[in-house]
Amino acid sequence: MPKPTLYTFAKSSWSASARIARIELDLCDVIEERQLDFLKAENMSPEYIRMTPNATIPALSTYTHVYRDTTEVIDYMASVSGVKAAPRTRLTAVVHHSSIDAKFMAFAARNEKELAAKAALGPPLLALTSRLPRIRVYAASPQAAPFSEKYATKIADVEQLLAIYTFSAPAAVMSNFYATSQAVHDAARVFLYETLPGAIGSGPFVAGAVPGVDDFHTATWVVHAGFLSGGQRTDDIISALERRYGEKLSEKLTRFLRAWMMRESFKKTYVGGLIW
Ligand SMILES: N[C@@H](CCC(=O)N[C@@H](CS)C(=O)NCC(=O)O)C(=O)O
Repeated sequence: MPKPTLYTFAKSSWSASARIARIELDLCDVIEERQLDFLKAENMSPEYIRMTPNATIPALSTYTHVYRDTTEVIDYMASVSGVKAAPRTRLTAVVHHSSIDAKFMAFAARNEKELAAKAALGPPLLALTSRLPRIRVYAASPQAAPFSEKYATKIADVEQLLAIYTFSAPAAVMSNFYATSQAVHDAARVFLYETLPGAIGSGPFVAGAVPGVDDFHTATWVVHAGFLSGGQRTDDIISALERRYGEKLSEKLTRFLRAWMMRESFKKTYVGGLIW
């Protein structure tokens, strides 16, 4: 039996959680990593959808079972690791909740000015323009037939985001997008300033002196939020978040981030830069 395979993309924020966990849980020799090219929409290939119908990364296949999202993947890793990591609490579900959806945050913009600035940045628009033609090619292949609904929904979603990013969507769609972005921004603020610091006890990690499962999920969400706030490197994250949210981060969250920045797993995962 081949080794279990972890499917990731180096620039994906949730993949970062699984990649950090793989290192922290000492599973690098036990679990292979296979990188997909997200910009080529490889997560939308019919083979990948057949394996994991969510078509998201990370996913992990043991060849007898497929773990289909970050929570399942990391729970599996913790269950097979000899390293003790405190199990997840409700916090993991909170950080994955749609109200602070990391993927939506990558595109979110609260008004015309923010949208124009984000569109000029490159990455969000590039992700849409580079992926759409690839998704269409996959959708037209005979192997895609069983998943036609999945492709139709995905293509419609990407087309709508492209219309928003080129200011050509109907006014009602634009205002709904701005309103959702504002709501996500507000919810993210609550998570950063109340929920996460409130979950950290003596620290520096949620689980205490060493990271637990909640820590693998929350650290990467904060890094992602920091990057989307204008941080360029991991050590910029704190100041970028403070600029965007207009308030100093709590002592607990600052210690949490600084403790993460010292860890080899964190350094290795973000060696290629931050992740949107
Ligand atoms: N709920 C999923 C979310 C994972 C997710 O959204 N991953 C992104 C990359 S960070 C993805 O695969 N997106 C697929 C797409 O947009 O086509 C999880 O926890 O694993």
